[in-house]
Amino acid sequence: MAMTVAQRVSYETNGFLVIPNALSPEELAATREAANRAEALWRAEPHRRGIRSEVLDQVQAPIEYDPQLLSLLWHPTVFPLVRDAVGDDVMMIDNDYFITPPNTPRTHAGWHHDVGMRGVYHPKSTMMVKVFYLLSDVDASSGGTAMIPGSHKFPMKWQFPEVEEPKDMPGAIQMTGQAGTAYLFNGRTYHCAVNNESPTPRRVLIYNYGHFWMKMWTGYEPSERLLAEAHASNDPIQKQLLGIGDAYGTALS
Ligand SMILES: O=C(O)CCC(=O)C(=O)O
Repeated sequence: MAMTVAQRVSYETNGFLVIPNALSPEELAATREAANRAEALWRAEPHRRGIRSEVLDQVQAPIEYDPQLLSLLWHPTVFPLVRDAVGDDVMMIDNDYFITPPNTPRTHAGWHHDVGMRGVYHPKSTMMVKVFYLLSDVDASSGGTAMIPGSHKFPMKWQFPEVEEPKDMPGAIQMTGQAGTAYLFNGRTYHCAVNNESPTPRRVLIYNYGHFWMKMWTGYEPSERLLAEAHASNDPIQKQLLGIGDAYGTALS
């Protein structure tokens, strides 16, 4: 088990877990440089996938841009926690680099769950776990994620109130932290992005994980190049996270 008892209690109780200093100063510097290179390429070539809007710049599938951004998928401190939460049949579902522009007029993501599959009673199963790596310092005004602690255990039919202003959701707390912080959460934890009221962009890398038998989100299937590299690496974790293996029964040992 990778999670300490304290981490497990926090994760099970709240539906999320904060990992302060998940990236060392050197890793943070290298990741920021890689993210900057990816962003520059994405801005220069408008055919590249992602959202370009006044509330969000989304560099879709950053793992395709740089080995540093790819390797965060199996980060030595964070991935074992993900594996502990999802299980040995863990696989990548999607990945993004989100840049929330300064002074957004509204949120880019209202309150929602990530997992809405029919036929599975999600509150009792961990279907997806998402990891956020903060590349910029995030405080309450920076457009970060807000969550409702414990909401991953609410029954499927529970309806949260509708709020115009994300911060008005009863019971919501904000995920703040310094660059280099990571947090992960169960995909059933109710969450949103608050407006960025600050004069600086919020920068965050997002890696979403599910089970090997699930489908990756369309548009996030690894390229032939990444698949060939994973095959060549012969690394079971890299291969499995990128979806190489039999649909049923594939799991890390
Ligand atoms: O940008 C955020 O903090 C929230 C993003 C989000 O809602 C999601 O990844 O599902």
